[in-house]
Amino acid sequence: MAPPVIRPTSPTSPQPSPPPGAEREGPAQREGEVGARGARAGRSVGSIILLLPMLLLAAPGARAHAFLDHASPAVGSTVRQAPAAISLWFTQELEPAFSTVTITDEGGQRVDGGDAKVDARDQTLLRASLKPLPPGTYKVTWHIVSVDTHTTEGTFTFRVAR
Ligand SMILES: [Cu+2]
Repeated sequence: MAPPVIRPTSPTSPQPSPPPGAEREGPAQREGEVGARGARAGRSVGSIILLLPMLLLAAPGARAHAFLDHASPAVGSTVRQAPAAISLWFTQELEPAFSTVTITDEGGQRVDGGDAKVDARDQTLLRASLKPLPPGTYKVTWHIVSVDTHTTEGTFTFRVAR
């Protein structure tokens, strides 16, 4: 059915010709089909082999770095009562000596108690007390080092309603 695949290279270079019987025999075509399936399977395996190093590279990063999991007050939330403290939970345990959070008001003034601390019992939890907060939007800036020594940082806001 399929014509013999002879790719033209240069007219002068002799093509390595397939064995004479290969194209004529019926069973050989079936073998060809099996061969094609085998080749497809081979390509899939090839893709997986190519993907594997990328997965191996990506996985430790995803696992190892500590990112903000959730916070109280929640990220982007509006609260009716001014919170007395802020709590941030991370996806990994933190290095207490190098992990901190600051909270500022709209004018850029610090409104946290300057006492940011990793919880002694839950080392994924970073807490700081807050001064009495009048209504407004507050910016939380965290900068942490996880136990794998990687640094991550981020900001979010929450609002105290009028
Ligand atoms: Cu990391």
